[in-house]
Amino acid sequence: MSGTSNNTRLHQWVNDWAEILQPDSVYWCDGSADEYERLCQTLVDGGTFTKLDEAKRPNSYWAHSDPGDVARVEDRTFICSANPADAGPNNNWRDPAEMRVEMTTLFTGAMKGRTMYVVPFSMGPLGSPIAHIGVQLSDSPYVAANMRIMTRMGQGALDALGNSDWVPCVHSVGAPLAPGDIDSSWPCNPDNKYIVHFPETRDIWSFGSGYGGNALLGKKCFALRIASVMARDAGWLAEHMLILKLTNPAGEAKYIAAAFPSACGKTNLAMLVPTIPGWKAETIGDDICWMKYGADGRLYAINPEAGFFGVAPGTGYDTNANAMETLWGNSIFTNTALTSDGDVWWEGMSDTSPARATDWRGQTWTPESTTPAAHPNARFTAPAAQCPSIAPEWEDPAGVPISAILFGGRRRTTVPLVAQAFDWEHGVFLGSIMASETTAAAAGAVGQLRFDPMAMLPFCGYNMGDYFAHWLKVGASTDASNLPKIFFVNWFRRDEDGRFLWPGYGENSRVLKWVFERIDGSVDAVQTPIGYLPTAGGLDLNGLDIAPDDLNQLLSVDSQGWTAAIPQIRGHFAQFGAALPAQLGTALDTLEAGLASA
Ligand code: TSX
Ligand code: MN
Repeated sequence: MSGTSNNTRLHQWVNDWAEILQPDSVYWCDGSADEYERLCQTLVDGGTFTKLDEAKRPNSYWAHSDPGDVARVEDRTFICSANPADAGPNNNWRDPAEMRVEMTTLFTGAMKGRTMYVVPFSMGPLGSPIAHIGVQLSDSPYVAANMRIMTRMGQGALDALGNSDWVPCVHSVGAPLAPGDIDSSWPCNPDNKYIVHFPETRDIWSFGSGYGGNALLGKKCFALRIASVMARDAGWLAEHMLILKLTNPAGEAKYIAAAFPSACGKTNLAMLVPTIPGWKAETIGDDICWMKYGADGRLYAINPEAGFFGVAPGTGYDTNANAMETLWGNSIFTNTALTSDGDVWWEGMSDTSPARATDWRGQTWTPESTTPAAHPNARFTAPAAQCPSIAPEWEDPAGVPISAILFGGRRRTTVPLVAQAFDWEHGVFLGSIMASETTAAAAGAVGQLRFDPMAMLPFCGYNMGDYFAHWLKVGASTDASNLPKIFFVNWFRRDEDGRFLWPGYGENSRVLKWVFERIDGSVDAVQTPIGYLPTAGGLDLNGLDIAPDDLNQLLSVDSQGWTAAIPQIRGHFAQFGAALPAQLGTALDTLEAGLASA
């Protein structure tokens, strides 16, 4: 089979790679349900997939990976720009020509004994002016199956491509088979992974891993690292943000995008159920947001993905009921536990754990076990269309107009529950100094600030100093009244005893309401050196039992804490050298002076 496309360059590219990779066969994915069923059967036959009980979770599968292939590998992720300065201090740089030579050696014969899947996909609704097409070559049927959920994959993408350009993505698990070899249930090359991006030619080469963002190249590699470069060059934004639709009791809707680092609950916020009467939240996307200017000068956003690749542990009916309902069927579970009755389980899914299960390593697990049943980075892959809170317009090719952008991190001290930036430039400053505190789980000092600007540190495909400049330029290219208002939020403040001061989850709707009303100009705020804060009584706290002292801590400026952070921010900025826009240094000086005179 050779794929129904008249794009001669595409056929040439596939043939050239087939010669290098030397697969036993080449298969062009059409994206049909039939084909998906065959891919899944191939994975069941090969031992990668275990089919879940059809009555409990229809058309769903469990997989567990090699223990050496469980997460993104940032130290093996490279940006190969011609000039090292274009990769910046935020990326691992390698010379593109040298990298191509090194990897061509690895790729030569890498698919022996395997099928090469040609996976055409659209990031974004088919034919949307904000969408872009990629084609991934992969020797992993697991990748092909996941790509069908996560992207618009198959013939539709080929049709949308026509004769134009695509982002070429080459992926091999790096485990060729000799005749007679018995394949592993999770083929990979754990000690020799390469996740490589060539920003100038906009292509992606990935070797050795079959997991998540390392292997599903449409997501982090394309939709963030390569797309951020495309966006820089064409005046748009490719961001690590959820998108939600918020509707007030009068039926007026606004769209909000929000950037949080990993493990801060983006998916939970995207699917939040408001606790305040009459307010409604709906989901557009949970991880990636592409924004381009519309003819009216406003930023319009699409979710470039078609599915959720979410962290399973911690997801339950109490924390994210909409995610739980999304997973009713047609889903893939990777590195969760498998229960003895043919379903899946993970820590935080329910209060009662199964009496007996197969853990993510494939070993017997009981509640007495000292290791978790699910890997902490266990994932579900599920169609976004199955989410009960998905907004009807989530696939609108025109995108949705963004009214607010939230930046947030995990901060036990200093950062208030919510603050509004004075303007776009100040908002970019607040985004550029985003940080999350290290926990006891990670090596190094606890509570140390780790900067993760705009939650893009692992995902910006170029120099982050230039990225800040790009944000400023985007803001300067329309009338200020058209720009989204920028806010900073922090659900993670604690008291001296480690108790969370804010209940979070559905109660965050109170903060979203304040954001909504600030955009409308219908609620006052207090001007402080760090931004506009809610007035006493500005936040709707009806029906919420919160101590006045807790509230005071959540909504006041900790001048001492902010002042103490200034030298760390200076150090953070210093690494970008001349690439750091002068406006950010000025904003920091203004903040310092404001704190000193407050
Ligand atoms: O996702 C989270 N959100 C956003 C929800 C829409 N999490 C989980 C983060 C890890 C993925 C949160 N954790 C949030 C939050 O708002 N807040 C917290 C901290 C917290 C944890 C437990 C409680 C309260 C706050 N429990 C009680 O108050 C009983
Ligand atoms: Mn993410």
